[in-house]
Amino acid sequence: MRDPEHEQISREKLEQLQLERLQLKVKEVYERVPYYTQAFKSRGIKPADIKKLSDLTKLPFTSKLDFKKNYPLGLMAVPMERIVRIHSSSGTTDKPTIAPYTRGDIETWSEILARGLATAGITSKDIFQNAFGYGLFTGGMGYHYGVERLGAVVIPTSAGNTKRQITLMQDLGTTVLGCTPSYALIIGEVAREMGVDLRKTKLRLALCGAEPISEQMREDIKEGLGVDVISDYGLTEAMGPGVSIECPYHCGMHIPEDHFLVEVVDPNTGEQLPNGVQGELVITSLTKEAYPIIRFRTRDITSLNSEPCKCGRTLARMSRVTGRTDDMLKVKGVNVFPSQIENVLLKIEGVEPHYLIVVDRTEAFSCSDIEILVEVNDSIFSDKMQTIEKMEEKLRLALEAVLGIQTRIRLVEPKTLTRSEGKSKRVVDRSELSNLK
Ligand code: DLL
Repeated sequence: MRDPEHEQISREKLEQLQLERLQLKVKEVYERVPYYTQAFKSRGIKPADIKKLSDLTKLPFTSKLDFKKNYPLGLMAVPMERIVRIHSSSGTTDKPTIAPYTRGDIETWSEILARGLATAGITSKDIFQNAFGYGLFTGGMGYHYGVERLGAVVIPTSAGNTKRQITLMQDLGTTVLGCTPSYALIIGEVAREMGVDLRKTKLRLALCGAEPISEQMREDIKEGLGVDVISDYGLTEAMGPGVSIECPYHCGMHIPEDHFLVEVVDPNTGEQLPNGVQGELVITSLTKEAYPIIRFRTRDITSLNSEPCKCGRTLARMSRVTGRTDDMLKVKGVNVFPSQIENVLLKIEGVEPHYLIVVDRTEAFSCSDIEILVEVNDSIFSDKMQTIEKMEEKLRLALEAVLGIQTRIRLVEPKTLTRSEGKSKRVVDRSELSNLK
């Protein structure tokens, strides 16, 4: 354990530390960030009102919309002279979230990630091929600094150029691969095409994050790469990767609660929910300098568990993110999460881990219909038309049993759907359907 003092802290001591840090942060943002001054004042809150940890609920939520309204750097709590780096979320359709860091933030982030890597069982003896994208995205540079801090070797391949990734893995003896789950699938697929058996290389672990990963997807990655898969979670607003990470027991992702105060709330009412109940994750940063966040609504759906873990760590764990409050679709009035669809599809023999949900939207979340394009393996396509029809019917029934609505299924041949080296897009509007080759 890299930092037992914090990783095995008692709940009582942790809550004391969190309260002290929260009081300081609240005072700081109140004094330095006009947005927070205003938001607190409009609720009649002063920093001195935060006397105990449960007073957190007196503070207003912050949302993505508040970041948008204060674009680019309106929520910054330090002068520009103190900033040494800026990252950004992808924001393809909307204004991105800009994330500035002080030197202190980079130090803290690197340490959080080094601690997280150690939690995952990675040591200074490892060779970490960093196939998270470098650049504005927080994944590449974030992990780069974390791996160096841990003292392991980092190979900064960034995402892309898959054949070279595989050759480097063989030649340099990569032991850990870091990338999105989508890219891990591609690497497995391309290795197979190249005739490379990754089981014969030194690769022993894949660290996958930045997008949802279902249990079945994890199995597919394990199968493709021949190694165990560790999940990690993070978001630009909170810092980037490192908000939580699994240990080798795979029973939730450990949260560095000395740096992040987390809550799970009912997405509709904003009420705090007890441990074990799924809701929206809300994060307050306790140590960030440049861009502190107060009760930031992540929109990610998860649950918390504060029981000590088998690995000996006492910090809370969050369950796999099963969806986002904003990726829920209302199809013919029924709530549908893309993750439910993935869970059904990938369990069926012959289905490849590549699918696309095409929606006919009537409003933002409401759709009159959905069609699901599903890649299946060669054997199904090389068979008779009847086999294809039977398979479509099988998928339709399996989905209907879980979703309670009828969907349209279209089987497509292997490698028809566009692959992603970063985060993959699983839901598209019919009008955007250029995704098919
Ligand atoms: O994806 C940071 C990151 C980089 C995390 C590398 C892990 C590894 P954003 O681009 O701001 O930041 O996207 C954040 O991605 O709110 C989730 O919806 C989703 N996400 C991130 N990690 C996971 C995960 C980075 N393990 C958004 N499971 C978050 C499910 C995830 N969703």
